Amino acid sequence: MFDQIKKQDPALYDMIVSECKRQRDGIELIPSENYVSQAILEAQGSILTNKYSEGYPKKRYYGGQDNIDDIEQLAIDRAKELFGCEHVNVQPYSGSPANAAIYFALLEFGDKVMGLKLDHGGHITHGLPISFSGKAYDWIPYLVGEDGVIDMDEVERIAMETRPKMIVAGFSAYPRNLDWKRFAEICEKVGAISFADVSHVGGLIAAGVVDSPVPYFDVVMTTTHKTLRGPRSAIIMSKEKHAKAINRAIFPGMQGGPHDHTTAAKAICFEEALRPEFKEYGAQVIKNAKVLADKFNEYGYDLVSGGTDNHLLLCDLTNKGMTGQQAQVALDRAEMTLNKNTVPYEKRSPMDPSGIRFGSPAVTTRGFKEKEMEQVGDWMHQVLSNLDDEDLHHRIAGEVAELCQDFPVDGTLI
Ligand code: DSN
Repeated sequence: MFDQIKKQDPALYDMIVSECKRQRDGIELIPSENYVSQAILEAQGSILTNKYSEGYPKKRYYGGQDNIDDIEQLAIDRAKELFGCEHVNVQPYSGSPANAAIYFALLEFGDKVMGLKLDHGGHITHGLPISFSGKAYDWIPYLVGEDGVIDMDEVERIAMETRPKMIVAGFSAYPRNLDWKRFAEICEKVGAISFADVSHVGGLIAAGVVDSPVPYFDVVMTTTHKTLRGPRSAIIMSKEKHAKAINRAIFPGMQGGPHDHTTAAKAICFEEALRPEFKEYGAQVIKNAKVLADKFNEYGYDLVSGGTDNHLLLCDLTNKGMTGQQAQVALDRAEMTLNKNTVPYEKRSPMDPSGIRFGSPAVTTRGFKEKEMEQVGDWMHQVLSNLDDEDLHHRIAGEVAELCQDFPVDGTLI
């Protein structure tokens, strides 16, 4: 693999090979990451990257679009079949630009928008003051309660009081299911546009193991590279009445030519997600996350909301006398990768927060089941209860690599 890069650019080759080994021999617990199939890797590495195709199928600016039109239409048709949406735009480069386009399509600058606060599980594009979203719109945050769960009565109260133009339902660090129907009812009641950012659970929705907001919401955005296990990208689904505004906001509003190699990889991703085995994967993702939650509860960790309904867990390490950063560094040494994370009502800084966020999508893709997840939970606890014992961390890294040998990952067989 990578024969030409090896010849042409040995320094870069070594870096890629190193990363292949890291992904192959370590346990990936960052809940927004996954392992894509060989077919998706091939599409992304294909000559489709050479083409410019501003516009939409049959309505392009440049010539030579017959094949690209077919590819984009295939991705559109498969996305519609998978999610049951009225309209889909498959061109967004990734989640943040997709969200920017949605706001640009449906809001005026300065409009009021409600979103889950970042340290309560939201996302930077849901109104963080230093992000473009926070600067361009007037955000009214809603929070989780002391129990770590969103109180929908409180969401309704805030919405009634402030009358936002849009309510964003979605998260990047919230371990519970959202009540889509209730969100949509509140939007209806206050006349707000309903927007669901399902970036994290898009794959679980496609698998049918988490409820879908598509029937209820005006707009739904998902990234395609998290639980959905496709290329690094996003799609925007909407009711037909918003189709024109969304399409115009993506091009020419926010983006230039779509990334056709990625569109092709998305078409493959949607076909893979339509297969029966994807449902099994989705169900196993949740089972595996629940095994980790049980282990962490057994060992006395403070899980935000007490557990999980989806693929992710958020753990406040304050009661264990360590920070998220310390935990991340120690677990990195043991080749178990997760991310430090703020927790609701955070008292520390975002760069050195109190918690960690981790989850099960990538390990489920490589074939881990309950037995392996119990082992992962035990290893994590051994590391976290011996934070300064570097020899132990390295010893565990060896055991981790041994287990990983039985669970190969596409694209890393160098
Ligand atoms: N960085 C992504 C995540 O890890 O959730 C969100 O953009």
